[in-house]
Amino acid sequence: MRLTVGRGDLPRLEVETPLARAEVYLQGAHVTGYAPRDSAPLLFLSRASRFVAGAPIRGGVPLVFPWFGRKADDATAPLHGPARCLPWRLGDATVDPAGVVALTFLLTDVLAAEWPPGAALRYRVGIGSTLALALEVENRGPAPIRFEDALHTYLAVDDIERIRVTGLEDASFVDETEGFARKRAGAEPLVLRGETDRVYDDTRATCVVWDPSARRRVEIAKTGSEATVVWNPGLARARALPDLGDDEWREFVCVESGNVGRGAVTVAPGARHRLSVRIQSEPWDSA
Ligand code: TA6
Repeated sequence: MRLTVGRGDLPRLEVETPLARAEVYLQGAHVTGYAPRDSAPLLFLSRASRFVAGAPIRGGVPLVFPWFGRKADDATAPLHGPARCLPWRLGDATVDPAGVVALTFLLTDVLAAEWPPGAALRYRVGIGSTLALALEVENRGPAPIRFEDALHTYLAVDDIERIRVTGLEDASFVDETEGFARKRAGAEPLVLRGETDRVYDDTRATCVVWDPSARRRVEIAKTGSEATVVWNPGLARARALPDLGDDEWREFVCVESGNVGRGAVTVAPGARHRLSVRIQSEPWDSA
């Protein structure tokens, strides 16, 4: 593991082991790259992403906390909360006997007005033949805290229009592209056609992204999460995003695990909440 000066002069950890390679920026404890050995990258990172202190990175795994999307009572607050843009501390770095590198990042004593008082964050990134992520929120304050959280994973795909996502069949969701209408998914796998922005707010299911042209399937398994968000901006919205190349929308799907909307989490003083996600890929041939 090496601490290096990354893009935009931001500090970055680079990990390369017999099992995998990965990179993590301390800003936002943001995993920007992960690939198991002999595999193409599992995470998408935009070629147009900004790497600027205090600005979001487009791709990888942005950490969403303490609110998802727009803050309910303040339209000017940063989208998805400030945790993804704050500098985190590296608390610990270990290698287990199987060769899995575990990095622990800490974000504590944040005094911003919009921060849940006493919320201390601990984020464990396990880099092995799978990518294991766990965000723990401890309430060190005197009163209960309430928040939303998510691991906004950008998964690399070969062609968004050819993939299928399974795991969300028959689930209820809020469709942000149609005025937040509540709908129910059909029995068939999800096919993304154009802009897609769905909050499935009552599901603990494992999802699988089936990618025929990449000849692999990517599994996203989670615990401590009641919601899964599926997002792709499609052509028109992508063109309006300055930190995303015009055709890059084809190259990713966000399948995000978290607790949002009516699933927001309340944590009592002295208690913790843990959200974890494991991402792994396997060769798969559609033929
Ligand atoms: O998770 C889906 C979403 O909330 C979309 O509505 C879209 O805005 C996306 O996240 C990306 O948000 P960002 O603030 O990173 O541009």
